[in-house]
Amino acid sequence: MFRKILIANRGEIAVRVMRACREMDIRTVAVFSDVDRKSLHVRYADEAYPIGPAPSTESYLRIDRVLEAARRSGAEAIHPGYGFLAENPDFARACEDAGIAFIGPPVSSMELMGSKTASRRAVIEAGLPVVPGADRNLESFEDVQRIAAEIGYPVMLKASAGGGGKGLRMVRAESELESAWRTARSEAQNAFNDSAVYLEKYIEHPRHVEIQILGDRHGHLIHLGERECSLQRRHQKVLEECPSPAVNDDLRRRMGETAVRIGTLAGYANAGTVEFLLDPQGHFYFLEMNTRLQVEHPVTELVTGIDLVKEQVRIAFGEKLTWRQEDVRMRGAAIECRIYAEDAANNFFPSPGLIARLQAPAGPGIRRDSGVYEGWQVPLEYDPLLSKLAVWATNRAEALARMRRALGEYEIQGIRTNIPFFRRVLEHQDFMAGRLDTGFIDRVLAAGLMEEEPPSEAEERVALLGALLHVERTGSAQPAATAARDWWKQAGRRALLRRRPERSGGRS
Ligand code: MV4
Repeated sequence: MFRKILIANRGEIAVRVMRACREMDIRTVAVFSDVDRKSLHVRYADEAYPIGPAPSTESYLRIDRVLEAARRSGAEAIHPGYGFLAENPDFARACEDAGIAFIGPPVSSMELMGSKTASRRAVIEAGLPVVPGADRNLESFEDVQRIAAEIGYPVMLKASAGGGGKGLRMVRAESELESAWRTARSEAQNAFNDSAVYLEKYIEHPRHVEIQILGDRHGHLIHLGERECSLQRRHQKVLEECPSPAVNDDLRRRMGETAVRIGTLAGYANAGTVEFLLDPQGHFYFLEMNTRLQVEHPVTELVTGIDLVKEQVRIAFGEKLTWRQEDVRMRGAAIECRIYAEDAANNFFPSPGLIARLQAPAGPGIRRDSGVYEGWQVPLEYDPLLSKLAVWATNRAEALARMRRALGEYEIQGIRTNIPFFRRVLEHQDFMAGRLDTGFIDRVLAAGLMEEEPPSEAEERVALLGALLHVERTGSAQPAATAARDWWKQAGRRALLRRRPERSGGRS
C-alpha cells in the first residue's frame, strides 16, 4: 500500500481524507495557503507545506506548487478532494507524468465527462436516457429556433461547458427565445470562456437524484445506490439524503444499472457520481457525471457501510474491488446538512470571522465532518463550509428527528451560520413528507421561511425589564460589552423564552 499521500485540498474534506489514511496506516501531507497556516487540516496532517498566497489561483490551484510539495515530501499519491484541481485532467496527467498516483479516474474519463455535449452524445449513442434535446452545440439562432419548435416549449438553454447554473435559461415561449439565447451565450462566454449552448426539453418539477458508482482498474464497476439532492439554493446543494424518498427498489436497480453502463462507456475507475433528473412520473434522465468524490458522500457511507475514501485509495493502488454488487446493502436512512458561515436571516450573506465558541452535537447516529475548531478564524477567501452534519437512523422519520436533535445541540458563536435555516426546513410539512423537488428551497424562502416572528408581548416585557435592571445596576444606558457575554447562559435564556407557551393573542 502507499506509505504517504498528499491531500491537495483544505478544510473538512482534507481532514476527511486524512482520517481514512490514518486508519490505513498511511502518512499524510497537507498543503496550505498563507491564511490556512493554522487550519485544522494542517494541524491534523503528519507534515505540511506552504504553497502560496491566499487566492486559490496562487495556491490550491497551482499544479506546479502542489507537485513540488509532493516531490519534497516523498508522497506516492495525491488525493484532490473535491473542487480545486479535482476534475482537472491536466492535473491528473501532470501527476502521472511525475510518477505520482492520482487518486481519481483516468484522464480520458475526466475529459469525456468534462464536456456536457460530448458526454450527452456518448450516453445517447449507448441508447441510455437523456433529456430530449439537441446533441450538439447550436451556432445560429435559426438552428435554436427550429430545434426548440421540434422539442416543444418550455425548453432549457444550457451552456455546453456547463455547471453551476451559469448560462442556464428556461424559455416558456418562442417570443422569449432570442433574448434568452443571447444572455445564455454571453453568460457562458463570461463564465467558461466558451459561448457554446445547446437545448433541452424543460423538465417541470424534477428531482435531482444521483447514483454513486465505484470501479476498479480491472473493469469491475458497481453502484452504491442514490442520493436525493433536490434541496439546492442557487445551484448549491444544502441538504442531501440517502435513500431518496422518491426511489423504490425497482427504480434504484434501473438507475443503478444505467449509471454503471455510463461509467463503463466512459472507461471509468475510482469513485464517481452520475447525476439524473427524475420527473414526477418517475422517468429519469442523465444530466452529467462528476468525476470526483462528492461533498455529500457521507450519506452513502452511512447507509452502505462502505468507506468511499479507503476504496478510492485501494483502487488507485491497483487493488480489485472488494465489493460485489450483490454484497451492497442499504440499511436505514441518512441525512446531511451543510453548515455554512452565512447569515440565513440576511439572504445567506457570508459571515466569516472568529469562531468564539463551538459546541458540537454528539451521541447516537451522529457524524460530523468538520474543518474548523473553536478559536479559529474562518477566512473569507474560500467557500465558507464549516462542517457537514450527518445523521443515520433506522428510517427517514427517525433520521429527521435525530437531525433536529443534533441541530439543537449545535452551538456556534462569533459568526452567523445557516443552522436556523435547517431547523425550519426540518419542520416543514412538505419536507417531512418527502415532497421535494429542485424548486423547494426557492418556494419556501419566498413563502417567508426565514421571516422573523415579531417578539411576543411576554418577550418584550422581559427585554424591558432586563434593560431597566441594567440601567439601575450600572447607571448607564450603554449595552454591556459583547466580549463579557456568557454564551451558555444566553443560549439557555433564549431557549427558555422560545419555549414559553403563553404567547397571547392571535400569533401562530
Ligand atoms: C434542467 C432542469 C429542468 N429541465 N434541465 C440546473 C443546474 C444543472 N446542473 C441542471 N439544472 C437543471 N437542468 C432540464 N432539461 C432543471 C434544472 C435545475 C436544477 C437541477 C438540479 C438541482 C437544482 C436545480 C435547480 C433549478 C433547475
